[in-house]
Amino acid sequence: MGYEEMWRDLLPIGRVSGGGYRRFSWTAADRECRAWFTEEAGRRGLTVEEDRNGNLFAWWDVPGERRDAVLTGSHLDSVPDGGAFDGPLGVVSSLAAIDVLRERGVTPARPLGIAVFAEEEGARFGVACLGSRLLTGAIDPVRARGLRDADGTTWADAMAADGCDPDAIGPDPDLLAGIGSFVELHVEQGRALDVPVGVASAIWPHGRWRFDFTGQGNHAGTTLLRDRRDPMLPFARTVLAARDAAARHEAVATMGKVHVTPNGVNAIPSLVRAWLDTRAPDDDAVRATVAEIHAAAEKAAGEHGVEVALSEESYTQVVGFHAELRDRLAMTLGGAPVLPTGAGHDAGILSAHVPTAMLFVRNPTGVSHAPEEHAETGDCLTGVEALAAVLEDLLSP
Ligand code: HGY
Ligand code: MN
Ligand code: MN
Ligand code: MN
Repeated sequence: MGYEEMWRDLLPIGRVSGGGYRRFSWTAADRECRAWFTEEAGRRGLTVEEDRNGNLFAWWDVPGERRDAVLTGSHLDSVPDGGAFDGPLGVVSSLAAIDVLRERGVTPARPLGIAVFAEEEGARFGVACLGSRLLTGAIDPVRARGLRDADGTTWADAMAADGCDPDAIGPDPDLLAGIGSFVELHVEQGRALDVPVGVASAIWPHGRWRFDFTGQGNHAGTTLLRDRRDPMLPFARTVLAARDAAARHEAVATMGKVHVTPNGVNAIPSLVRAWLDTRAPDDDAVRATVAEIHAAAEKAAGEHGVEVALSEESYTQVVGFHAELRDRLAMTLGGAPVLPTGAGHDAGILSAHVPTAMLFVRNPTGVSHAPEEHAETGDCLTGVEALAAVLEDLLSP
């Protein structure tokens, strides 16, 4: 079952009308994705294990203990109505790269693992890279257990419903200690590549903040304008302020998720809860952008008798990938372009603990986190060959 057959089998799982994906952690679509991965890994004689945090690992072991392993892989979960490639391309390519290594008769000098990290998008429980953050101790397990989805279900409940023990979640230093390097292949998510494959230099610093605008619920027909404390108005000002502040600091800022309570046409809401995603090439630009947006929110809230509260939900410092590994990959690939990304990845979390690098595969649409996300099969196959070459180099004695 080569790359194209695997891709064909995975494609329908979790796809919704309009062509996007809703593969959210611990849902039926997630279970189908995990079953697909387990079957493909088993077909290759790999040892499949689920760690204490819900991450899957498929191992091509060598005699002796599992140490100095080369890890590849990515994630299978998606953002709401996301594209087909973000995450799955790295997982399918990892399995296909093992086929290439075996066709070449490669005998690994050290174990090779494929990871499928849980809740990379944070689409259901709000914190991105939750599985890799738990593995590395980058998030408090108590906080993680209590993260809630839109229906109020906690990460702990969702895990338990899937037969996992939420009390066991947390750092796994023994697992981490066995990993010598991590290489994640991922679809490029902007317009940055004009050749099939590139190598990542860095991940921009990025974070997620939650705004709560609290006003007074009221009747839309009988409440005069002067008597209103409508949280929608400072929220609206804040959305526009995010765009202006980001432009001033060469950053990007997005209000991408909004809960209006109550959400009725003839009732002024009492609460508007909105999340801000801000990223920039450097920390200072992110912090300055968020500070300006917060100031604008407070000013607008004050003008409308509305309270505003801001909380930082997650923040990832700039990730500069392992220079020696980065250069080794670029050299193995005959001088592939090296480029930064504004997208977060599990590789960004692992890089604080393990020499880590990323490969990007060209996305001609330049669109991601949407159904139009795309990579040509030819480029994907080039990506598999590139990953196989990099893995063969890292697996050599
Ligand atoms: O949000 C991101 O950048 C990534 O897709 N999780
Ligand atoms: Mn993504
Ligand atoms: Mn991704
Ligand atoms: Mn009424």
